[in-house]
Amino acid sequence: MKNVDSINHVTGKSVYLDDIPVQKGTLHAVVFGSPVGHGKIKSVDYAEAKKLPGIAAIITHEDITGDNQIGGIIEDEPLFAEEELHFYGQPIALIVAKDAFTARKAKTLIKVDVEEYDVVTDPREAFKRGDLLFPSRSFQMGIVEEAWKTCEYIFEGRADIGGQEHLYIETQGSYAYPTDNGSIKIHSSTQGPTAVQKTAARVLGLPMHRIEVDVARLGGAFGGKEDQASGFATMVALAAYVMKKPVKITLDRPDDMQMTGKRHPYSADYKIGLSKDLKIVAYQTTLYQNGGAASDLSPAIMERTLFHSTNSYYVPNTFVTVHSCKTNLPPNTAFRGFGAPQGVFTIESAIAQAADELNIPAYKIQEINFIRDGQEFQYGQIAENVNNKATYDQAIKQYNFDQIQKETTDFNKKHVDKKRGVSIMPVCFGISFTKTPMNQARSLVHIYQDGSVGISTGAIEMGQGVNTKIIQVAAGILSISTDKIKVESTNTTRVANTSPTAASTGADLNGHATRLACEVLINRLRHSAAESLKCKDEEVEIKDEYVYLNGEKTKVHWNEVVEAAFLKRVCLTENGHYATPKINFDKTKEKGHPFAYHVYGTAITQVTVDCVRGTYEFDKVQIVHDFGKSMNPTIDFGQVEGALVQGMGWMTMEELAFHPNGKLASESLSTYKVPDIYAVPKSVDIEALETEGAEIAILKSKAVGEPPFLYGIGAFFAIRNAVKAFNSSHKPTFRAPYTHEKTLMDLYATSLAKGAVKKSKDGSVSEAEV
Ligand code: LUZ
Ligand code: MOS
Repeated sequence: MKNVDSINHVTGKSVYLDDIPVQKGTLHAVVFGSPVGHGKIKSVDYAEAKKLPGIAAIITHEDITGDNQIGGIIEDEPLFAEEELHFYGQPIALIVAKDAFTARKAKTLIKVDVEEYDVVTDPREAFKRGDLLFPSRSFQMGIVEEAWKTCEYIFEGRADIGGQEHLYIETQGSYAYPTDNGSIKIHSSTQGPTAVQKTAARVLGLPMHRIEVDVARLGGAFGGKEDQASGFATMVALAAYVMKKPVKITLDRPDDMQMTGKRHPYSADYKIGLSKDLKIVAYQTTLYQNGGAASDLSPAIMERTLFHSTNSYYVPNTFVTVHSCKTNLPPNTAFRGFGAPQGVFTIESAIAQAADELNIPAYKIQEINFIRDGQEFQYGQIAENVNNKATYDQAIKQYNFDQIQKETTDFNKKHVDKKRGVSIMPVCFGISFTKTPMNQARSLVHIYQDGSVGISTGAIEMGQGVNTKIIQVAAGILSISTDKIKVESTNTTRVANTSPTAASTGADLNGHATRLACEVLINRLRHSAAESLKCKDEEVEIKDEYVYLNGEKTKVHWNEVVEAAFLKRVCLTENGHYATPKINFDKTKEKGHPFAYHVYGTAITQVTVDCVRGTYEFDKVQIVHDFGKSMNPTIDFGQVEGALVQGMGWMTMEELAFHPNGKLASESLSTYKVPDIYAVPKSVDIEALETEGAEIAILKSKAVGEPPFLYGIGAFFAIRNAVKAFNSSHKPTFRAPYTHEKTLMDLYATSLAKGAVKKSKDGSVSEAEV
C-alpha cells in the first residue's frame, strides 16, 4: 500500500502547522536569546524594543503564572532565563508583535548587559571540572579485571564522535489560542503532544485538562521534537494565556539551528581484550556524553548508550560507564538512534583498532563474535530469535563479498591516486522505550453510521508513514477497504497520556492498540449480524466488506451491518489500550528484559577515495535487513534508505562548529553540509532477511525507524580502510565525522595522532597530525 499522504505531499496539499488558518488578530512571536554562551544577566533594557510600532508584548520569566521549569526528566531547565545564562541563544524573552518581521526587528533593539563566564563545550573538560548533569551510570557483566588476565591481546584507544543537527524540513513551531473557560489550545509541531500539554500546564499553572494539544503532522522530527518542541509551544501558550490573544511562533532556520539541542557528541576511552582465536573476552569503555546546558532527555539517551555499547556482539565481561557532562551548548536531545550510535561507533572503533594491530580485516573479529540465542546481553536480557549472523551470512553470500574484496584489492593495486575501502557494519537495535512505563498506547476507533471509520491514536505522523500502517492494521481486522478509514489528527483530548512517537515504537504501540480496538468492534458487529441472521457468532464472518455465513458469502454488506448495529444501539466506538508484554527493567541492578525484541542487519559499504583531494564517493551500500515480515515494504525500504543516508551524513560530512563563546558557527546550510544527491551512494541495495517475522511486533513487521541509521557508521570504516590502503604506515584516529578535510590530513599523515593508540612499542605517542 502506498503512503496515504503521498499524493497530498507531492501536490502540496498536506496540512502542516503553517497551513492551519490563523484567527484574525493572531500575533507572531520571536525568541530573544542569550548573546553569550555562559554568564549572568546584569540588566536587560526592553524600552527601545517596546517602543517599536506593532510590538504587543515582551514576555519574560516575570510573566510566568506557574513554574518557570520545563525539564522533563530532571527539573533543571527554565523556560526563560532569570539571571544565569548557560548557552548561546538560551531563551530570555518572547517578543510578541503584529508580525514576525517586526518582532525580529525589536530583537535588535534589546540591550542586555551580561557578565561573561568561561565557556566549556568539551565534555572531558566539563568532567574534569566536575560538571555533571546527573549521576553517572555503569552496566557490567562478568568481571573485566579478572578477564584481562586471560586475554591474549589487549588494546586501548579513544573515539570521538560529533553531534548532528536534525534539520527537519519544518522548523520548530506552535500556535496557541485561548478557548472557552480560560483554557488554551495549542497546535504544535511536536512528537510528544502530552509532553507539550504537561509542560504548558506546569508553566501556566493550570491542570492538564485545560490544555488541548493538536497535531496534524510534522515535516520531519528525527527526535528533535520529542522534548524540544515543548519549550516553544509553552512560550506561545503562556503569551496567549496572559495576553488573551492567539500567538504563533515559527522559528527561522538560523534560530532553530542555534537554539535547539542536537545529537550528543561523545568522547570515549575503550579497552578491548581478545583471546587467541579472536573472541572478544572483555570490553571496558568510559563515554563522556556532551549533554549541553540542561538534562533534557540525556538520562534516557545515556541509558540507550549503555544498552547498545556492545552492538551485535556477545562479550562475557563488560564494564561500561557513561558520564553526562554539562557544557555550555543547547541541551542535546533525542536523535534517531538515541545514544546507541555513539556506543556502537565506540566498540566498532575498538574492533577496528584490534584488527589494525593484528593486521587482519575487522570482519574476522566481527563475524565470530555475534551474540547467539540463549546468550545474555550485558543488561540481563537473554537473546532470542537472534538474526545478526543470519543477516551477515546472507549479505556475504548474496552480495558476493569475496568478489568485492578481490575487486577492491585489484583496484588498489592498479591505482596510485585512488583507493577503495570496504567495511562491514552489523547492527543490533533494541525495540521498546528503555523506560518500561512509556511502552503503552491507546487508539480510539469510531465506526460511523455510514460504515466509514475514524481512528485517533497517540502516534504522530512525521513522514514515516505511521498513519498508513495504522490504516493497514484496521483495514485488515475490520476487513474493509483502506479508503473507508481515516486517521485523525493526534489530539490530547481524544487520546490522553501519550508517549512521544519515538523509539521506533510508533507503529507497534499504536498499531497494537488499534488492533485491540478493532478486534472488539468486529466481534460486536459479528454478534449483531449473527443475531439478525439468527445463527451463532462463530458461523458469521465479515470478510472484504461482506458477511459470510458458514463460509458462504451473503448479500449483506458491511454498511448494512453497521447501520443495523447502530439501530440496535450497539456501541460503534472502542478505545484500545496496549501495553507491551514481558518487558521490565530493574535500575537498582541494571538488569532485566527491557526490549520487546531486537532488529538486526548487516551493511557492506564501498567507497572510493580520491587520494589527491581527500574527497570520496560511495560506490555501493548493500544491506540485508531484518524487517521481520514487513507490512509495508514501500515505506520500510524507504525508512532504511533514509536512515542509512542520515547516518552516513553524520559520519562523513555533517560537522558542527562552535565559536569560542559557544555560538554555533555552522548555523546555516552553507556551513553545515548534509548529504545531497551527489553525496549519497551511487547505489543502495536492500534485501530483506527471510524470516517468519517477529511475533510481538505489529503484524510481525519489525520496527524500522531507527535501527538502519546505524548502517551509516560503515561509511566511516570504509573511508578509513581506503586511507590505510594509501597510507599504510598510518593508523587513522577514530574521530567522526570523517570529512574530506580529515581524510586529506590522514592520507598524508606521517605518524599517529594523539589518542589513536595509547600503547606503542617505545611508549611514545606522537602528536603530529600531518
Ligand atoms: N525516547 C525515549 C527514545 O524517551 N526513550 C527511548 O528509549 C528512546 N529510544 C529511542 C528513541 N527515542
Ligand atoms: Mo526518537 S530519537 O524521538 O525516536
